[in-house]
Amino acid sequence: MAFKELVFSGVQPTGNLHLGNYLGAITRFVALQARYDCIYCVVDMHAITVWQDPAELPKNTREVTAAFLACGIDPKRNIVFNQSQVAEHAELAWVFNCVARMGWLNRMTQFKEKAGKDRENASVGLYAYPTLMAADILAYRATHVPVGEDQKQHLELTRDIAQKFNNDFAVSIRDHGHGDVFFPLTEPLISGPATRVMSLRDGTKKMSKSDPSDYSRINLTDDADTIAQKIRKAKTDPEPLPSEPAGLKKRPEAENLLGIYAALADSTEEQALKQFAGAQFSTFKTALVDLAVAKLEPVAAEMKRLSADPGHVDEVLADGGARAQAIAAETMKAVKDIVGFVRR
Ligand code: AQP
Repeated sequence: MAFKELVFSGVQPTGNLHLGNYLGAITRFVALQARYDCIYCVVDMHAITVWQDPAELPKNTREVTAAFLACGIDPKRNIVFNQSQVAEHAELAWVFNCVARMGWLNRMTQFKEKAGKDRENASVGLYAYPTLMAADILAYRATHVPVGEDQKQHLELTRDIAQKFNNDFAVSIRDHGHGDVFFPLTEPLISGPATRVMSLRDGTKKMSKSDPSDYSRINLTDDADTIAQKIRKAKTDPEPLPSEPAGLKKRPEAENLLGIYAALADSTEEQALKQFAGAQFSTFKTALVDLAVAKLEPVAAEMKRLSADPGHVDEVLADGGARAQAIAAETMKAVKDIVGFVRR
C-alpha cells in the first residue's frame, strides 16, 4: 500500500537546546518543509521520563517552540504542537507496549546510557520511551523521520513495531477495509555533515543538554561573546588542519569542529578542508566564531522576541494540537477497530 508522504519529528523540552539539536534536527526540519507536509512536536511526555521541575517545563516547552519558529518552521503550512495536548500518543503507546517485546527494548542503548548503573531506580517511562516514540510517529502514519544519528536505533524499533502490528492483525486490518498493511515502515532521514555533533570538551562524547559543563555545548540562547569564548576554549590537538578527510582520522575534536563549520556553511567536510588545509586552529577558530555568530545570533534574537510573547507561542501550540489531534484520532479509531476494542 502507498502511504501519503509525511514527515514527523520531535525535540524534548529538557532545557539547554544546543547546536547538536540545531544542526542534527531543527535545520533539517526547516529544509524538509519545501518537499513534504511536516508535523513537528515538542515531546514533553518524553521529557518527564526523567525528572523535570514543573515550574521549568512550560518555559522549556515554549523555548523549543520558539526555536522552531525562529529557525523558520512555518506553523501554518505545517503542524507544530506539544505532545501532551494529543492524548492519542499515550493511547497508541499502550497498544504498542503490548506489541513490542521485552527483548527488543532490552537492546536499546539510550536506556542503558541514561539509566546508567542505577537501573532499578530508572522510571518505567524511560524504559518504555521507544514505544511512545513509535506512537508519536505512527499516530500520523508518518513515512519519514529526520533525526540525529543517536535516534537511529529507536527508529528501527518503530519499524519493527509497525511490521509486527501489520502481521499480527493482518486479517483484522483487511476485514476492516484498511488494505494489506495499516502502518508504514517509516524511513529515517539521517544525512549531512553534522548528524552527530560532539562535545566541545571531548570529541568522543555527544553534545548533550544534560552535560554538566556548559562549555561542552553552544546553546541556542548564547550571545555572541559566549559563543566566541566557548569556541576559543574548545579542545583541539597541536597539529594543523589536514587537506583530506583521511587526515581527520583519530582526531575527534578536529573532525567535530570541521563538521560543525561545514554544516553551518551549508557545505561539505571536503570543501571546508580545502579552505583550511594547513591552517592552525587559531585561524580556523576565528572563522568558526564568525560563522557561528552570524548564523546563531539572529536565531537567539528571534527566540528572545518570541519568549516575550508566550501568548502567541501558546496559540501556535493550541492550533497545532487541534490539527494534530484530528489526524491522530482517526488513526486511533481504526486501531481500536483493528485490535477489537468496542468503541462509541
Ligand atoms: N549531539 C547531537 N548531534 C546531532 N543531533 C543531535 N540531537 C540531539 N543531540 C544531537 C538530535 O536532536 C533531536 C532532538 O533531541 P532530543 O531533545 O529529543 O533528545 P536527546 O537526543 O536526548 O538530546 P540531548 O541533547 O542528547 O539530551 P540529553 O542530554 O538528555 O541526552 C533528535 O533528532 C536528536 O537526534
